[in-house]
Amino acid sequence: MTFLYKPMGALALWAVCAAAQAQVSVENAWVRATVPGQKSTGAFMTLRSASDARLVAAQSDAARAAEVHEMKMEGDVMRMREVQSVALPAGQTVELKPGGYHIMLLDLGRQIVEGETVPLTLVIETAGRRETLRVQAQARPLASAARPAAHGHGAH
Ligand SMILES: [Cu+2]
Repeated sequence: MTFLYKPMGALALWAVCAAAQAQVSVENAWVRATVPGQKSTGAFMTLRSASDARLVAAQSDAARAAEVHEMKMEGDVMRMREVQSVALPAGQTVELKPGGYHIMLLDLGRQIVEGETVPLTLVIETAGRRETLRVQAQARPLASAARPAAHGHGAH
């Protein structure tokens, strides 16, 4: 009598990515919720990298484009502009926050509702090598640290 063993070919091999990682940790990621029809919003978080790295780009399923922005006072007007990257020096905590660096989500495909989770992909560059990092950002109310006049995006 022969025993027929079930073929195991379908057994999934879960590939573990062993590539060198910048080991960037992300905490407190959040996105400012929007009102219907609003086309852009900001994403914020606290980043910490084990080795010198840079945040060079971001993406989100919720937006057709995302840019890394810096906001700062010019005279008495708060302005923001796109930056090439945000430095993540080894071991230091870098905050993306209202009034400073942030990820601008542009051309939103839908409203971002308070309480929902918005997936973001960060592109981190370390020693010339890029890797992506998935982040789940929580949508928080418009009122969080609001600086309403500061986020005009007419120029985009
Ligand atoms: Cu911005």
